[in-house]
Amino acid sequence: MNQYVMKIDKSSQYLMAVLLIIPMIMLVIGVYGGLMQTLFRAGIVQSDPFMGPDYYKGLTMHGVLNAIVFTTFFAVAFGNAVIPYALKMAMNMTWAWVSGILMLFGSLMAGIMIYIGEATVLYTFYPPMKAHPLFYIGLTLLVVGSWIGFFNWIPMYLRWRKENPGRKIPLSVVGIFVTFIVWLIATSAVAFEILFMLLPWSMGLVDEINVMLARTLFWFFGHPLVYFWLLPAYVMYYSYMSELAGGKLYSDGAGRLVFYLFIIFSIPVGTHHQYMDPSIGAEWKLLHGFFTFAVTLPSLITAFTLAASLEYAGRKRGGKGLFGWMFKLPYFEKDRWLFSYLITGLIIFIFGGISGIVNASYQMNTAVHNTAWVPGHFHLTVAGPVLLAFMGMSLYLLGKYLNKEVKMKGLSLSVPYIWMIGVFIFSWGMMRGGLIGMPRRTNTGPTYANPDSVLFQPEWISYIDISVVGGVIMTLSILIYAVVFFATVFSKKREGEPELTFPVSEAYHNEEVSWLRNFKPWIIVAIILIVIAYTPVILDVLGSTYGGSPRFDPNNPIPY
Ligand code: HAS
Repeated sequence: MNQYVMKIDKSSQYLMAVLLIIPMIMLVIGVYGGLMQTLFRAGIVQSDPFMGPDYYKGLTMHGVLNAIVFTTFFAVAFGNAVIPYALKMAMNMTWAWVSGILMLFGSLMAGIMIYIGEATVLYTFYPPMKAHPLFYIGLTLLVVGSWIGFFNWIPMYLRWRKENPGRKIPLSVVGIFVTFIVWLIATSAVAFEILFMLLPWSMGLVDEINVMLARTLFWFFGHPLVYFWLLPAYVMYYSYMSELAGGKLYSDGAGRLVFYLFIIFSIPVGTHHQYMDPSIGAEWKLLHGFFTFAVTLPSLITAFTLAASLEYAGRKRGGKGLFGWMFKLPYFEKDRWLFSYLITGLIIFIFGGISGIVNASYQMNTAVHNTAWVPGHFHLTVAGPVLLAFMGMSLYLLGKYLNKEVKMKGLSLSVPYIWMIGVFIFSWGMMRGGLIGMPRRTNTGPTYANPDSVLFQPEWISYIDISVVGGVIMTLSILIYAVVFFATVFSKKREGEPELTFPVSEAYHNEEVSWLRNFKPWIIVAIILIVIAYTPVILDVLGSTYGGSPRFDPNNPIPY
């Protein structure tokens, strides 16, 4: 299939270099923090050589850099590439730079605060753990920068609709817009939490904070945050994977439906993170539970649509019988190396999704909440399909925007498979340990394998050790990736001007579906569901909390 070729100008080239390279450095630092976590938990190290002995400091760095900074930068960078490409239109570079600079500045501010020990509050920054005001301001700038990135694409979209009446919006544009619509609604709650609660409290303007209200606002944001991570990966699965596999996307309409369903179901579900919290009525937790099962629906549709697309590709490549097509996919083909990053993520997500459904079930959640099961689950999601798709696409875009050939393609092909093995071992150790009560992110002083700790259980040790093995393999994979990435950055330029192409998939079923043409009705339904799901929750929280808690420091657990 002939793909559209977009010329890349100098300004976009420099901007994308910043947006792709700096977060990659942050990712590597964050992954180092992850390795240190596993070694620390197992008692192999007592103190991180760079971050010191504070367990929460290293864990905050790991969570914030990997889950918030790297992902947000990537989502904006990916949008900056997809939107002009798919709409065949130039982007306003001034606003694109403003967005990038704000994100960079904010991330550095938050990162420095963590590094100097002024923000050991983990990536959920729950009060009554308190950070320096600059940490909260840094995160705010990161979010505002990402909003500006999104606002910059809206006039392009409106112009395209005006110039192309009756034409379907490209599927990748629907996906990116849904990602940022969800992000905009979700971040409004955390913006309120930061501006009106955390900042005044950390600046000393007020002495106490309503912990339950802050947690509830955080989770209003926190669950859709996971779909903000997942949706760019879905854009790649729906728009590019089938072409890379040598086939067609089974149904364009299914892809659109999936994205729109995420607008309505991503947000009214946050209380499933608070099933064990007081102050919220059981009936509202049940309601959020129902919506949580509803939000699995778009992923279940995705599983079947993508499986059908891959089957089509496998059969076209000569696969026979019920499962023969699976063995014909281009798992190890150097010229389709990006496929390996996408397929491994999908395989991991089968288990990430199943463990999410376990979490969503109230009774089972009582067994796994706040145990190591939960990081086991989220490494199979955010560190599975999300991370692998983001790493693959970062490398792809780097080659295009810097006008360089991706180096060491063979080595690059090994990265997702090594990562997949590592993350399966790691998550298995964490999840099995979690099922016998091994806690998550708890400083059992100094390690999880410490017989002197009051929390220590000898049965945990083998599972801690298994997670160390997984963690080391994952780190190895990232190191190989970093070598490939930076070898590409420092390699010689290709001849000619830089150009962007994407392997856009054709659809097997490409029928027009009139009710899948517009964002507006889905946004209206989303707002109605949010009001229904959250009004009683907020009222419960406000009615049953007296409103104030003083600061708590986990390293010095005497309230002051
Ligand atoms: Fe989750 C906790 C429920 C998805 C991330 N989740 C977390 C936390 C994170 C996270 C970070 O209900 C911890 C937060 C914290 O710090 O406390 N999660 C779910 C549910 C889903 C789900 C129901 N989570 C995600 C995704 C994440 C993510 C996606 C990141 C990107 N999660 C929970 C709950 C908790 C939770 C509770 C709270 C736990 C607690 O108590 O603290 C669903 O969206 C999952 C639906 C997914 C599927 C899978 C579909 C499978 C596909 C693959 C198909 C494969 C193919 C390949 C086609 C139904 C699409 C074929 C292969 C060939 C070889 C051909």
